[in-house]
Amino acid sequence: MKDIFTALFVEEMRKTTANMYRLGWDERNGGNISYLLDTEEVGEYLDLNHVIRTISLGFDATPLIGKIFIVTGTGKYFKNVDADPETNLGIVRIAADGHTTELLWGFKDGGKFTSEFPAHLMSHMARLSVDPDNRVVMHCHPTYTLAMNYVHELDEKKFTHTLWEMCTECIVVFPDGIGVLPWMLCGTNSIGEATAEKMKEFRLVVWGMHGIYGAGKTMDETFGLIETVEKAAQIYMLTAHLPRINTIRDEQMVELAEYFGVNYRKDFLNL
Ligand code: 2HA
Ligand code: ZN
Repeated sequence: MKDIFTALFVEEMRKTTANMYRLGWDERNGGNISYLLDTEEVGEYLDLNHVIRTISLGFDATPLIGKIFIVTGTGKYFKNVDADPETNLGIVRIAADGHTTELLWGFKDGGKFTSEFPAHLMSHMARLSVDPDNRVVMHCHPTYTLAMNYVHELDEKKFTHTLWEMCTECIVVFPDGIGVLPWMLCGTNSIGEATAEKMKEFRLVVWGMHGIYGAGKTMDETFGLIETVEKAAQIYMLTAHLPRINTIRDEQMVELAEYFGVNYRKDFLNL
């Protein structure tokens, strides 16, 4: 059996949480990540027949039975993951009843997965239904994206369009746009269901006055989506109170999308 601390997926979780913390996106216990792992790969590091304990899920995740995730812990700080991954992270398998998880590693202090795990698993199910290669769901509180929530209309088309105008590469990076939910109580199955519904259409979902969800095939892709939104939101917040002299026009966005061959939300442009 190989040493779990040398597993690439553990290293990716350590590095990503540390990066996100340093970018100021995950204060205190803010944010959470879940990463769908390859069962065979996990089997190289852990005895898959050894269940440390079971943890109840509180909703039906039947489509994910047998799937294994590495996930951040509830109440845990991104700041601390790198130094102590075994306490701050856990590897769980969705049990045969679809309502329970089996802990295979981690949450060493008796902890459990993030309170947003329902939103994550529902989002995984939604993304997998449109993209079988989706593996990562990431939530955080990026500063400028959040600031923009207070001064910009929370309308999907308008919010996406404003961000597309802020950096040339935006329409190429997230041509599918950004879904937006109004403020809702977090940690609940209802916000999970609403997020998952949006995730059928978008890889990015803003939670009004709270933060953002991203989903992707890899850790880099997912991180890069949120990073690009945050950069654009920063440009917006640095310029929103100043007279606008120049902008990226809709015809130029079309030119970009066509040149880079991305399928963009045509209804999000004003042509
Ligand atoms: O897990 O960010 O939305 C902490 C949060 C809740
Ligand atoms: Zn949050």
